[in-house]
This record gives sequence, C-alpha cells and structure tokens, in this order.
Amino acid sequence: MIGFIMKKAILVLFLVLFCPPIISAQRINTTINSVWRFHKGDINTSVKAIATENWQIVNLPHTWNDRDAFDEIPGYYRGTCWYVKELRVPLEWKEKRVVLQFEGANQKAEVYLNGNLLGDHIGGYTAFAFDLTDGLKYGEVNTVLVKVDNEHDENIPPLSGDFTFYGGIYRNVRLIVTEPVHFEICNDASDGVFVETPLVNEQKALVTINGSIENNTSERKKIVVETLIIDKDRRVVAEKSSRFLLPPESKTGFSIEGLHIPAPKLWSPESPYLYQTITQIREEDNTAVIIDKAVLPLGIRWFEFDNEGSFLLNGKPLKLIGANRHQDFEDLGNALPDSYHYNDLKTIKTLGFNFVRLAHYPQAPEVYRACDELGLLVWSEIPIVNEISQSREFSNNCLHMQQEHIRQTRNHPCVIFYGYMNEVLLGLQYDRKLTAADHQQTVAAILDLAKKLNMLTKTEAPDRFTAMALHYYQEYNESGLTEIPDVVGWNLYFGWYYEDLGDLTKFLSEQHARYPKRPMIVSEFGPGADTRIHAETPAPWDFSEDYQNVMHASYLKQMMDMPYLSGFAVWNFADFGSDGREDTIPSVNQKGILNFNRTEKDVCGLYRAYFTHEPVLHIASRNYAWRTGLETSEGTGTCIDSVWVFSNQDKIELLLNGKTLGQKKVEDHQVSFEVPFKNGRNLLNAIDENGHSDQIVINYNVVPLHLNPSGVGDLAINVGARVSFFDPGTKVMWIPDRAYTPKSWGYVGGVPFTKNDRQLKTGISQKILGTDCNPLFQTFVEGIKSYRFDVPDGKYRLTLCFAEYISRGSKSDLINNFSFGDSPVSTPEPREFGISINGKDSLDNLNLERDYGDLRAVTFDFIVIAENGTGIKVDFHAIIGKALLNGIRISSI
Ligand code: GCB
Repeated sequence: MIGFIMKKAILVLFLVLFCPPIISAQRINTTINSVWRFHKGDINTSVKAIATENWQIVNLPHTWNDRDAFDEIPGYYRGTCWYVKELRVPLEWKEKRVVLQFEGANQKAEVYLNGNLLGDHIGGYTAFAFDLTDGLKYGEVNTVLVKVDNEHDENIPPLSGDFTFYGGIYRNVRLIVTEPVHFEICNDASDGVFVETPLVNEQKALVTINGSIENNTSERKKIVVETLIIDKDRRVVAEKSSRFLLPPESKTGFSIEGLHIPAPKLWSPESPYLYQTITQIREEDNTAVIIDKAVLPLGIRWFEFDNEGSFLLNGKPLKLIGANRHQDFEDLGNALPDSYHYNDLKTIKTLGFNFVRLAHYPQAPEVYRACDELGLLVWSEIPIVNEISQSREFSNNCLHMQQEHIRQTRNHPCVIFYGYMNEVLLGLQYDRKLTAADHQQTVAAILDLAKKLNMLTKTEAPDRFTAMALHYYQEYNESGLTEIPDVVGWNLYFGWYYEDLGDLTKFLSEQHARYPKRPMIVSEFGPGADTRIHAETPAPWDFSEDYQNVMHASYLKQMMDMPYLSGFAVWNFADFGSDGREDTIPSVNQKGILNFNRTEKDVCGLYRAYFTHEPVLHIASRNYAWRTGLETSEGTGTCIDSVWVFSNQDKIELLLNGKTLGQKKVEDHQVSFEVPFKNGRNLLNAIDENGHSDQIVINYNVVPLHLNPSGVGDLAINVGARVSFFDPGTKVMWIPDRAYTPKSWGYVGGVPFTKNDRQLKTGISQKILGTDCNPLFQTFVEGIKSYRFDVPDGKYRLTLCFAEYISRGSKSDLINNFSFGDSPVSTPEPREFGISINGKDSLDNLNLERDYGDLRAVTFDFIVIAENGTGIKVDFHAIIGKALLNGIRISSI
C-alpha cells in the first residue's frame, strides 16, 4: 500500500515538474436550466417585494401552453407569467464578467437582477443576453427574475399564423463567465467572433475571422489574437496572429485575414466535413496564458444559381430535397431539450433530405449545429407571417429580429438562405373590408418593409441568398414583391386547398417561362393525414394516409422532372401544434410526414425510396395492419385491397402467405398489388431480384357481403364516410358506409356528408367535444330515414353516435377552416327527431343542440333482440328539420 502511495506521489511530482502548467483561463459556458420557480399570471406587488417561495418548481426548457393549447377550451393562455432563479455566485467571480444568455423566450421578456431591471427583449425566436457583472452580489445568492409575456402584440411578428405561439422560457438559459478581457458577448447574443470565407474553390480557401474584443479593466492591454484552423484530426492547417492595443474600458474591432487552406476538404450534404477555427486572446507580456477562446465550425463550400435558376453547390448541380420543420413536439409544446432537436434533424437526414426550411422562425442553436454536423442545407427565416402592421415599431422590431437572427446563425456553414416573409399578402387577400386604395397602400408598405429587410440581410450576410415564401396568388408578381429576394419560394397546395395535383406543373412551368432566370423553390406542399384513416379510393380532404401517399408521389414525380426547379421542401416534417385547427386531430396541423410524436406515416417510405442509397422495400401498410373490409364477392370470404410497395429497386414480387401474387416493375418508386386478404393473419412478403425483402402481417376481419345466415360478430360503420377510421383507444375499426342492399346493411334515405369529396358535401371539420374520435363524428348522413342490418336472430348491442354540427357559410370555408377574413358560421338548423328500433320507440324528441350542445359527441348503447328473421331496423322520424346519424355499430352479445 505504502509502495503504491509512493509511486503515485512520484508520478504527481513528475507531472508537476515536466508538464507545462494549465495555461488556459477558459470561459465558463453552462446551462442553468434546473430548478426555476414559475408563476402563471401577472403579479401585483413591486418586483422587490415578490414572494416567490411558493411558486411551482420547474426545469427549463418550459412552456405554460403544453396542455391548454390542446384542450377542448378554445384558445390558450396568452399573457404574462413570471420565473425566478436563485443564483449562488462565488466570490472569485468578482474579477470576471458574468453574462446571462437566453436562447429564446416567447415573446417579450423583462429580466431583473436582485430587484433591478437589467433590460428587456422583444421577439420569441431569437436569443438575447444581459451582462450581470455590475449588479451581482459576490459570494452570495442572487435573484434573477424574468417576466415573460406571449400576448398578441400588434408590433411584434408573428401577428398570426398556422402554429401555436407557446409562451415561456422555452429554450436553454446559459451562464457565461469570462475574464475581463474577452470576445464580445452581448452583440445580439452572437458568438462575437465571425468566420468568413471570402474565397473558396477546390484549390484553396481563404478565411477571415473578425469580431470585437472588450477590455473591461481600467488598464491598457496589449494583446495577441491568434487563429488556428484545425482539421478533423486536429491538425493545424492554417494559423495567423495579430497584436492589438486595447484602451481601458473599451471595445475594439479586430480582423484576421488571409488564413489560407490549400486543397480544402469541401463541406456538402454528402460529406459534411468540418474544420474548426480556434481564435484566442493572450496578453502580450504573458503569452503563456490564454484569456479567452472562441471555437467555431468552418465548413468550406460555395453555392450559386446558374442562369436557369438551378442551384449548384461546390460547382455541381444539386437539387434541394427538403423538409420544413416546426420546433414543437407532442406533450412538450415548444419546450424541447436539445436532444429532441438533434433527433429531428437526424431523422430528416436519414429520410434522404439534404435541405431544411426552418419555418417560420429562427430555431434553437442546437438545430443549426446539428445541420452543420449532419450536412443539411438550411433556409432560416424570421416570422413575418400572413400580414404586417404598418407601425414604425413593427418595422423596427422586424429589422432588429433579422439582425439578431443573422448574427446568431451566420457562423453556421449550413445556412444558405435567409428568409424574412411568409405568405405576407394572405391577410390582405382575404380582408374583404379593404378599399382599393387601402389595398394599394398596404401592398406599398409591405414592399417597403421587404426592401429594407432585404437590404439589411445583404449587409449582415452578404455571402447568403435572401428568400421569401409566397402563396398561390398572382399579386406577388404583379406588385413587384417577387423581384426583391434572390430566391422565390412557392407554397403550393394544388390537389388540396385548390385545383388538381397536375396543375402544379402547369403553374411552375408558366412561372419559369415568364421568369426564366429566377431561382425557384417549392417551399411547401402536402396534405393533412391521419394514420387512423384509410381509403380504398383516396381523395383530397379525406385525411387518409393513402391520399398523403398519392399527393406526395404525384408532386415528387412532377418536381423531379423540372430541371428549372432548384428544390422543394415538404410541408411538414412532422405534425405540429396549431391551436385554431380543427381537422381530424384538433389543434394539430396534420401535414407532417411523421406524427406529432415522431412515429412515421407511411409516406416516409416513399421518401426513403426516392432519396436514400440503401435498397428500400417498404410495404405501405405500417399503420394499417389491422383491417376490416367487406367481402369483395359473395361467399368468397376474401377482400381484395390494394397494397403499395415503395422501393428504389427495379422489380418487386409480392407473396401472400408464401404464395406469389406476381412480380411487377417499380415505376416512380412505387408499385401496387391487388391482394386477396382472407379472414385472420395474412403475411405479406415483398422481395426484389437481389433478395432484399420487407414483410408485414395484416390481420384482416373480412365482413361477409350478405349478413345472413353466417351472422356478424362486430360491425362498426363510419356513417356517411368513404374512409375507415381506426380508434386506437377501443381498437374498433369503423368501416366506410354504404347504401342499404337487401341481405346486407346500410343507410336508407338522406345525403351522406363525406369528408373526401370537395365537389360534393364535405362533412365538417370542426372540433368535436367529448371524444378523441373526431373523424367518426365529422361525417354523417343527414335526412336519414332508416339504418338496416339484415342480421340473423339474436341478441345485439347497438351503438348510435351523433353530433350536432354548425355549418359554415361557404364551401371554401368548409374546406379550409384556417382561412382569413370573415368565415360566416351559422347556428345549427333546428333539428329534433325520434328513433324506433325494430318498430319500438327508443328515443323520443332527440334534440342534440338543446340537450347536449352542438359539436359534442353523443352515443347511446341499446340492447336489441332480432327475431323472426327481420334483422335490425333503426327508423328515424324527423319532427323538426332533418334527422342525422354519425356512427352505428352492432355486435352480437
Ligand atoms: C401555408 C403556411 C403554413 C401552413 C400551411 C398549411 O402555406 O405557410 O404556415 O401551416 O400553409 O398547412 O395550410
């Protein structure tokens, strides 16, 4: 033991004598996310007198809208809340600078230190920092109090938008402690040191580092600033230093130019090679000590558009294959730990994308870091969405936000486009009260702001392109707005909000013919989809996964065939919170190719097939493995359904329970098979010519076409619908409806309000209260006379489902419930009806609105005996208005 201690002592002595001392006085940079206290609502005492001991303990990132933005009560809390953090500050920090940095707080913040206001910040998506040094009590506990407010403010963008404006300190808070001589920290919460590459080609890259250094001492300081560029193996590939004289209490700009890297390894999505720049400060008379250090990523790449508007990276054409991304997640709102951000970008990368649009606002620092590392090109933008305010304050806030955004992100090689407006004419297009003169004046104000933002962006980031996203509205071209940014992004929803899928090519080819040199991107496209909904004949607005497959397949084929289109970005990577939405999942925009919790929708397989290099075979039934369907012809016990396989292979053979269904050629990365499913377990196996395979088990419940005499186990009908709806809670599959035919089942009389035909009755899109099964209650048959099941004699449970609806005034409001302007809503038509089952009065005077309220799920379970071979017949007797039925289920008991 003594020998061991001796050996250890000798080793320590050796290290002390022969190793250089630790000479780096590096800054501390740490999150302080744990144990804050939170108070919902404002306070009415003075800041100095607040009692915070009983406030709720929370960790950051935190939002107060993770629940209420998804509950049944309209709206969510938009107002003031408070946070407090106790901060023990060591005595030794007295000689240092201490800075508090917020990566984001939505949307206004006021920060107090020990009861004194440090400052405020406007805007929910950019970082901000305050220097605490002068107000700190060293060797004691200090109190940081933060007031955060997410109330609507006419002077702060976004004014409106199809996403939830969750409030809170929803990103990291960091504490940064430096020596008194340090790189600037409070320059719009940027790195304070900036990396530029004024010249890049395959032979060489020239790198410039610039920024500012603060001297917070009362002495003149002679310093050396040196920059090293190191490669991935930490070998120094370029190096330079300069001397500077810093006056006392000063800020001095510096620039280190001409760092030369011969034959650089280029950064690209395929090979995201990153160098690092290490810029450090030493005192001239004590060069052994590094007093501050900035380590930044360096990706060497260049990009441009050719004369036809095609994008080139490092001199080679590259189609931008992208996904848009919102920053929230199921149950967390926008308060995501960094690893959630990273996982999203990683998923985007593995689906084969090379491009991300961070819509509609700057995102967390981790997002840009991940994109550098993973090789994802980025379009980043500020949230001027749908409309502007014409006040000077609004425009100043927008300009400052863009400045912060750029300063905070421009060190990231991934960023290629800076955007500043999304569909900014939308509000104006739908404002029916605007006079022609006001309209003109608003357009002029928008143009003016766009020009200012474009100019600021070019000044702050001369080495990036400016971009703007537009909706399908000619005034963007006519007003001259499209002439302002370098890149025009079109958000296009042909085959969803308007017209047909094929109109995409027509529109874009016309645009290209009119503006042949204009760089053009499809910055959004995609339909809403719900993995619980499936359709044999998919159609717009049915919210089926199948229509999502159809629409994406059609867009991909068209867009990949357009050499003049520089790229596109799917709307959206994942479903996201949008409080005003009432599709089939209330408060959620369902256009994600992944669900809100990041489980995949089937269309992900199509993207993999198109854009990844590994062999892909994907049987598109991942979320439809439990099926119920009607026998295709009587007595066969078979139900023929189409099954799609997405693949990047040439030919696919599909086998059902080991028996081949033939081999087919894959076209446009997909192929479909008609599969004769039998009742029970069906094993599907897809194989290609090289032996790659995919398999899935589909459990099928084949419903006999004629119910007599084989009987019925459980039959649930999504009344009025052409789609099936699976309720994962009860595991009941509600199958599409049909008109009654003898020996079978169906409705008699009335008009089905399906959700999948824009030409016919469209069903409703409003949120239904008291249920998670919106799709079941959003379609119905109105004016129904009877519902019949020709079941054998026996005892049954019969479930009837109803919801009174409110009709919206016009068809366009029905199909796009997120529209602007007045969307006239009429109260329910008066309606009262009675129901008899097999001739027996069972419900009298049912008045849904009066007795339950409108848009509320109402169900009744009856025990019914079928006898004398007459089956079950439910008759509806209208008393006032028309009877209606939303769902019906029978099960033998
Ligand atoms: C758009 C908007 C986006 C919406 C999307 C939609 O064009 O830019 O914010 O979420 O449409 O789903 O309607």
